[in-house]
Amino acid sequence: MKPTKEQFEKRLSELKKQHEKLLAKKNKRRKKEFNGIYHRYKRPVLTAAHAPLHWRYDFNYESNPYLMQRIGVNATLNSGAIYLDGKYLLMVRTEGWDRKSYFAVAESPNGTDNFRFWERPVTLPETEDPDTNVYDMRLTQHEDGWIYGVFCSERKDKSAPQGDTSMATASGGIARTKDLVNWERLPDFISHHGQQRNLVLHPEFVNGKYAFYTRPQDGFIEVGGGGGIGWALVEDITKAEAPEEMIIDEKIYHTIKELKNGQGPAPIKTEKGWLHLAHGVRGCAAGLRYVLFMFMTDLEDPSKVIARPGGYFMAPEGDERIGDVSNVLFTNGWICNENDEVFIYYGSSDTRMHVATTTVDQLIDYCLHTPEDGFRSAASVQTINKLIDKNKGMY
Ligand code: M1P
Repeated sequence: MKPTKEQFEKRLSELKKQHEKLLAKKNKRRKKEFNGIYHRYKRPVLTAAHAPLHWRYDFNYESNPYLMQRIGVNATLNSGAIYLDGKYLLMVRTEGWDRKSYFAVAESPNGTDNFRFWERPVTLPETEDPDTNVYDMRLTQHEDGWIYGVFCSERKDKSAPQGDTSMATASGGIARTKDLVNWERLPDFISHHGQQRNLVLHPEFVNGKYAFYTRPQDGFIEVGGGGGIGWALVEDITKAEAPEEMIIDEKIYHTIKELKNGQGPAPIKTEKGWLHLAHGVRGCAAGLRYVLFMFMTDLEDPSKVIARPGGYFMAPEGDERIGDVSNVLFTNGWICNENDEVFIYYGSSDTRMHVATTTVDQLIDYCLHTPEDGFRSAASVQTINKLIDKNKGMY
């Protein structure tokens, strides 16, 4: 039987109460798991359930007497991040039940909980060749005064044979804003090395040019001969074109980045160099495994790697391991606040968003003092033996 107006109102009020309870939940550090490098937190900072009710439900009894969810959110994942006016803002990749992703800003007063979406998702202008799907926006506050959003624009591959409904192309989309509400769309990044999914803008000019971290790839999924994280200088960002992409961090056999790697958010500037967070992918019987790793580049020349801590910085753990695309950690957003505290935002298994906190000092120490990958089992044993010798008499 159709619910009465009274029953409808009661259910709606309960729905709003439960939603508010979820949004207001405090998040605490997982103290017991501290590894000296960062703290994970007990709860995800954002899940699909955090999406505003007014995006999903028609609140009108006449048109929605059963209070059905009319529009669904499937996941809140890989988010860009920016610190503006003391607020921690995430540019959330929000994915609907229809598989389309769009961007939406969620704001927190402290960076670890109470994230609330702004009233509407971002209305991103399209180019003449409309995107089928947009995702993984990196936010960069550039010294030219604009905030840039650089993201993946996916379209059906026009060269796909008839009947092939999965062939796609990935390009680097670029848009800019001053307030995260009104956006100017610029032409897509032109790469002369095939497809481009993992584009990130460096926050400063380098030799008077815009500098991008790129990832040249042969196909939509496979990077093929693409080789790693690239570096490209661009004269004019309103017509961004990179004839050259120099590989600065390569994919390497039998490492956590054997299949591919990609720059995460824009790097953080420190007195010792630029801190970089990235993701590395390897294949195994269970499919692809995505983990996070770090490296550091030279202050004057951000294309020159000065520290390569070996192995992963963070890998999927516990509940993080399970989701729409399991065994994935991915990051495209972090924030360094005025106290040099660092908030690392990462998506787990293409489903939800988490935070881990640390400091600039800890990350520099991690990068400069974690042993490099020796690329052989024997080298790993040598590295452990060195530490054992150093610890003699202390264990
Ligand atoms: O599904 C895992 C990830 O796959 C892509 O990353 P990459 O291009 O490095 O393989 C992206 O679609 C990313 O959003 C996703 O998390």
